[in-house]
Amino acid sequence: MAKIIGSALPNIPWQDKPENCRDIVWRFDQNPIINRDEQKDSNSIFNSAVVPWGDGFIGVFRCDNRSRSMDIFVGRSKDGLKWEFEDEPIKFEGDDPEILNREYRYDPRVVKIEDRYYVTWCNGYHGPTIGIAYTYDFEKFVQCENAFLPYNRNGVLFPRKINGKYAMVSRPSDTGHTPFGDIFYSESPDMVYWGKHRYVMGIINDDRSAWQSKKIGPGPVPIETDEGWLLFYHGVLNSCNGFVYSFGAVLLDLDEPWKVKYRTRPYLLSPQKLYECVGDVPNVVFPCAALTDAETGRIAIYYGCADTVTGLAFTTVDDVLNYMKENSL
Ligand code: BMA
Repeated sequence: MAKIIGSALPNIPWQDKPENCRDIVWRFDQNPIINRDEQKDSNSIFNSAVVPWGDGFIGVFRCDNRSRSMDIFVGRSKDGLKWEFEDEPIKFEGDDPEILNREYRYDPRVVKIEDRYYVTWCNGYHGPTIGIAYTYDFEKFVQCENAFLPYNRNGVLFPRKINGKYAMVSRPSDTGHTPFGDIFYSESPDMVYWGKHRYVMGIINDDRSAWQSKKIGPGPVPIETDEGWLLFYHGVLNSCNGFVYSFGAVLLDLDEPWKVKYRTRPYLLSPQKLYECVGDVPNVVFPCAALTDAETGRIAIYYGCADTVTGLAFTTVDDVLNYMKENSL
């Protein structure tokens, strides 16, 4: 029995695995939980991040609006299923107007580290890079320095310092739709200067695991278990109809998280339901957040569907770790 290191979350959104279901990660039967038009001006709500908050949940959501401008918004929920969104995007404060200047913002992740919540996102600064901000209350947000030079996407912080340093996995990219992409690890003493970059893993460009043959990128904040960091990540196949985004999982060493212990050869979830296959960008499942209950080992994964709506899927730490061990690359 593997153990999640963390807090109990008795009110985690949950549905038991349906009988005769052969999936390791199974979908909520009322997906999508968030429709495209639930925010005042939204064209789509997807690739978003949630955390526990008081007796409910809070999150930062990617809402593209009807000008197709990409920005991030606070949302609140009692049960993690039904969400209410602010009308206006997050306004960031900070000392340097150069950093506060907004080009675009998308694909947020949220994590509590020590006394505050950090938000990371894909931040336009002469091309995509990783924006970082912190908040105590989801009302005032202070923007820090961008973590890296452009071009980079999918900056995902670990939920605690590792060997005394803040830690992040990310995916260097290009200015466009990036026909490549491996995952790297970086550390920082102060959330300003990032370095000691280490290669974590790359694509599998052959028949063993073709769902991740074009590019990969980290998804939700890594989950600490007694056996290692459990990281869900997306992988892309370049089909004759364009990119197909699925997701799998990797277990990283606790003290040296650039070392891979197990990595799923088959995907855990791929676009198969109509709301995952049809939308503004067809055939995309893109996880950006996971809630965990250390007591039961339950995991609830929030994922963007077809760059249009938001879905929820479930697994347990035992289901996923056992599967990874038996089906590892
Ligand atoms: C990636 C990002 C994601 C998006 C995906 C599929 O490059 O832009 O936001 O979900 O492509 O379009």
